[in-house]
Amino acid sequence: MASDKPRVFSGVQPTGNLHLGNYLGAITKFVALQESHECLYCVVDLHAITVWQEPKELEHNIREVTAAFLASGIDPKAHIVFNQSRVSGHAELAWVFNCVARMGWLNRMTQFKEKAGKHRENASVGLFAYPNLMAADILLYRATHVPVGDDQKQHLELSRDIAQKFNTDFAESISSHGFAETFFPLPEPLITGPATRVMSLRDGTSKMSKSDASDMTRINMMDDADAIAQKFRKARTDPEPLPSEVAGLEGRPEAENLVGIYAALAGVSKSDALQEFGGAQFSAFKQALTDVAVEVLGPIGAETRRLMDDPAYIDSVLSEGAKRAHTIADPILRETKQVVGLLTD
Ligand code: AQP
Repeated sequence: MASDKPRVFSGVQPTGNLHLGNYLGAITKFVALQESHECLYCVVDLHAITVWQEPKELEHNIREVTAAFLASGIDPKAHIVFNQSRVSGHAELAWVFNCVARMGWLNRMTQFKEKAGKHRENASVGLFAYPNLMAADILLYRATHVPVGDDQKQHLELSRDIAQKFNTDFAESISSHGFAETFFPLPEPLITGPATRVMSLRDGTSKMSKSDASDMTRINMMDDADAIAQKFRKARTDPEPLPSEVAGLEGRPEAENLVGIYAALAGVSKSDALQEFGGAQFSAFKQALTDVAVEVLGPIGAETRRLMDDPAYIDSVLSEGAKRAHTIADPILRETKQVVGLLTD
């Protein structure tokens, strides 16, 4: 798929409970970029196993994320959809980056601290090295743009640091092989719109997350209309009516979160949403929120379920996608090995 368009890479972990945060923070952006970019969208199964996954559930979840991609409007013929473990270059390049990145850099990663919590000594080595694999995911394709939610910003910065250090450490070898000085591009995060960090429905200060023990904290992409209505009805709010200007959301994290979700789903700005609902009680606003969420997520959930009834089709999409991903990745990996001084065919 030779193309002059800028190349995008992004991924979603098949760890179950795909939610509205994943959809608004990432998947909607994936869909929108298809016109203007050459896109690789990856089900990042190697990232998923940095924490324990039941093997049967993992298989199911890999197919479900793929189905959700397609149901949301990603075109696997025009672009590349595949699962990460099918292209071994991700793991190979990650090893090279394990040797480029510094312990101090990884020690600063807030996501590792949050996920490992008090049990740091018991966390997998993979969880600690996760950002190096993420850098490899992107740079294996020399992708220049990476649509992600706000929580991934720090990891993207690390990917840039790794690319930069590789280019500098190996500058002489890169030049002696006649490769471009910027051997790896410094990838740019694309973090835009009113819902780059969707928060828990029960606590406006913590991120909506797949791994939250309470299902009431998140709207799952597969929730039906009743579940969506119930979760928004029970979503935490404050006693004040909605303000009519964005500045009035300051210090009201739950209100800000719900307004952001509404704006993103309705395709308007937060300011437009508040022009419509400023002065309204949450009960009325929550009804509008439910309506728009059901309108957007209902058909996606139904199509995901339909696709899940045909696992052979999903597997064929992933297998075909991986073949095409290989054609981009293999020469870049070979060049990388040459630059490092590893003998290749
Ligand atoms: N709450 C969120 N708001 C906006 N974007 C989000 N993303 C995740 N949560 C939110 C974005 O979704 C993409 C895929 O995320 P991931 O599957 O790699 O997992 P994650 O970032 O670790 O997200 P989760 O769902 O919260 O999982 P757990 O509970 O395991 O931590 C990414 O682009 C991410 O930014």
